[in-house]
Amino acid sequence: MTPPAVPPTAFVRIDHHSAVHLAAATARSIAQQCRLPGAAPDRAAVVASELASNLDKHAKDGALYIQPLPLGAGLEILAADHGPGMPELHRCLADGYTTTGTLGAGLGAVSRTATDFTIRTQAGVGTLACARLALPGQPEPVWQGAGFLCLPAEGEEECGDAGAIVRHAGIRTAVVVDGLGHGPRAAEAAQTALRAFHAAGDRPLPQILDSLHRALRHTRGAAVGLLRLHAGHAQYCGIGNVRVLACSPRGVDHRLTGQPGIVGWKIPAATTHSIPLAHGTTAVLHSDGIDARWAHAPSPFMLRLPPPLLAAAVAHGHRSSRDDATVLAARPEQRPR
Ligand SMILES: [Mn+2]
Repeated sequence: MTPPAVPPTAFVRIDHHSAVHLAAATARSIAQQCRLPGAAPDRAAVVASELASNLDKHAKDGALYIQPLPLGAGLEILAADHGPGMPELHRCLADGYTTTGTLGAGLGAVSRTATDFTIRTQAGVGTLACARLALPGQPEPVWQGAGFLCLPAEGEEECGDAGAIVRHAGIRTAVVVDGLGHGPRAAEAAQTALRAFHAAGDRPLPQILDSLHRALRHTRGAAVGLLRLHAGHAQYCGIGNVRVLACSPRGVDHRLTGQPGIVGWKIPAATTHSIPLAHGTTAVLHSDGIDARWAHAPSPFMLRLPPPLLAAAVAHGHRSSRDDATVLAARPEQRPR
């Protein structure tokens, strides 16, 4: 018996006008699956339609990424493209400013409709936007300051990667799992690991890894990266090819890959690494479906992106279509003042 899997991120490439309708229908259907109440599925469809329509009219290599926020907290719609950027972004966001002459018509409507709307643009590079429709009265905004995308290999229904972020006593812990290979059996391993993570997410990282190792014994196994975000630093514990990096506005400060081994089959005694995270630094955790070269010389624009947009930029620009790909980006929570 297999419990319901966490759905991967829906990907809608905007390469034709018909994709605008597909984007709206996808957002509506995911909103309904998340049981968003009342007019929320219609609002999700409007947001997706406006963002997709912008990409269709003006952008190069645009796509929407649509997914539920975890714990039934709502829905997220990300838009990413590779140009031309929006020099008139402020006017595009202003009420009443609509023109078909520039990218950005309808963004005012998007920012009014979404609970949270974040957008960054760079001339000649591209635009990234994140619209979240949250359910009212969410007590734990675990995804604030965090972003996540999990995409199956092209042609696969199921995703052999998975990831999650949880919070215990104000400290967040994230996981990225890459089930060996791809397809249904990789997905089974990844989802098994995710359930074990949710049961053990408050323990020390080596103990979480042990729980995952035991849970994955009868699966094909997985690579796993665990990250715990403290104020000022993160702890990382990993087996196999799940990488972690620290991105500050100045550059990529740290990069680590997991110890050799396969979780579920054979793992060494776990080592926990400490990674400094100065203010404004984002920790990025990703599976090997993301080309590691993205971090060789990221642009200043990329390094300054808030975590949800950084995750989208990495996935949109650097994922392999032949492998499942997951990227999770997060900053430590701000201490209450
Ligand atoms: Mn992989």
